[in-house]
Amino acid sequence: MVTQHETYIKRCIEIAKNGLGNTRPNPSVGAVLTYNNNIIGEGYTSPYGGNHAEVNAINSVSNKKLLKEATLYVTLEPCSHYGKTPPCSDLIIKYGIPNVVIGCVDDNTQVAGKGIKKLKNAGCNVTVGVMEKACKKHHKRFFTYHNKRRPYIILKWAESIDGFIAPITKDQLKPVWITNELSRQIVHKWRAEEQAILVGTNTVNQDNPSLTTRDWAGQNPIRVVIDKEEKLQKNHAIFNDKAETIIINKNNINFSKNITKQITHLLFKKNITSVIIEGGTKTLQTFIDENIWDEARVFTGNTSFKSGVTAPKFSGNLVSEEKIITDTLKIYTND
Ligand code: AOF
Ligand code: ZN
Repeated sequence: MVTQHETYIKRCIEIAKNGLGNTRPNPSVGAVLTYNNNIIGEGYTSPYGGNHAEVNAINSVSNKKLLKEATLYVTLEPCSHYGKTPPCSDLIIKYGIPNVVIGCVDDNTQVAGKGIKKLKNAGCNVTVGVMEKACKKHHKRFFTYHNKRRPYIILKWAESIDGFIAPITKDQLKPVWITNELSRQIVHKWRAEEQAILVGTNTVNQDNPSLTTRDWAGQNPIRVVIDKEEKLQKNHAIFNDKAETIIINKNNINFSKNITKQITHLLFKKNITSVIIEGGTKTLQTFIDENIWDEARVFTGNTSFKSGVTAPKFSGNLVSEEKIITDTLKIYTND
C-alpha cells in the first residue's frame, strides 16, 4: 500500500519535472506543503539563480499561519548554505514548519546532511528516505555529477531494422532520416533537458546538424564537438547561431589516453551536469568501450538499409520499450 508520505513525495517528483532543463546545473527539486492532509502549497526550483523549490512552495501558501501546523514534503534535503539564494532550512525554521519529509540527502558537499541537522536542532520532526530510490532517479544528473565527478551521460542513436545508423550509396555515406517526425521532436525535448550535447567531427561535417532544440520550447544545450584530427569545417550550422559550442581537440585533451575520462572531467569543471551524445558510431562506441555512460536511448525506424555504418554494440538493462508511431524506442541503463 502507498503511504501518505509516499503519495506526497510522488507529487513532489511530478511537479519537479516542470523544472527539468531550466534549473541546470542545479537540480530541479519539488516541494509540497500539507495541512490536515490537504495540499496548501506547491513549488519547484526556479530557473538557475532563482528561488529554490521550498521558497516557491512557501510563497504559494495564502494563509501563512497554517505553516505552523504544516508538513513540508521535498525530493531533496533543504539546503543549509548561502549560494545564489539563502538557506531553505532557515526559511522553514522561520515559518515554524514542524514536520519535514525528505526524499534523499543532498550529496553536494556544501549541504550533505547539514540542512537536516539544522532542522532537527531547531526542533523539526524530520523524516528522511521516503521514496528515496525514485527521488535519486529523478535527481540522477545531480547525483552523478557530485558523486562520480562527471556529467550524467545519455547515449542516443537511431538505427534501421537491420542495425545501421546510416546507409552507404555509391560508396558514399548519405545522411537520411531513420525516425519519424514525432521521434525527432522527442529528441529535441531531450536536448532541452540536458546541459550539453556531444558529437564527433564526422557527424558535423557529414550531416551539418544544428544540434538545437528548434522543434521544442526549451534551452539549447551547449554543443561539444570532438575534433581529434582538426577536420571541423567552419562553415557549418553550429557556427552560425547563438548556442555555445566547445571544441575538443589536442589543445584540451590528450588523444593517446582514455579520452572519455578527460572529456567528462573537462565538462565537470565547466559545471556541466549532463550530456546527451548523438553520434556517430565511433564516438558512441568510445564511451561504451571505456564504460563511461549511464543511459542509452535507441530508436529503431521502420526502414532497412542492407549495408552502411553499423550501430554501436553495447549491453545494458532494458528499462522501457515503447512504440512511437512507426518507430520503436528502447531505453537501457548501465547498471
Ligand atoms: C534546495 N532546494 O530547490 C534546490 C537545491 O546556488 P544555489 O543557492 O541555487 O544552491 C544550489 C545548491 O542547492 C545545489 O547544488 C544543491 O545542493 C541545492 N539545490 N536545494 O534546498 C532546491 N535546487
Ligand atoms: Zn535551498
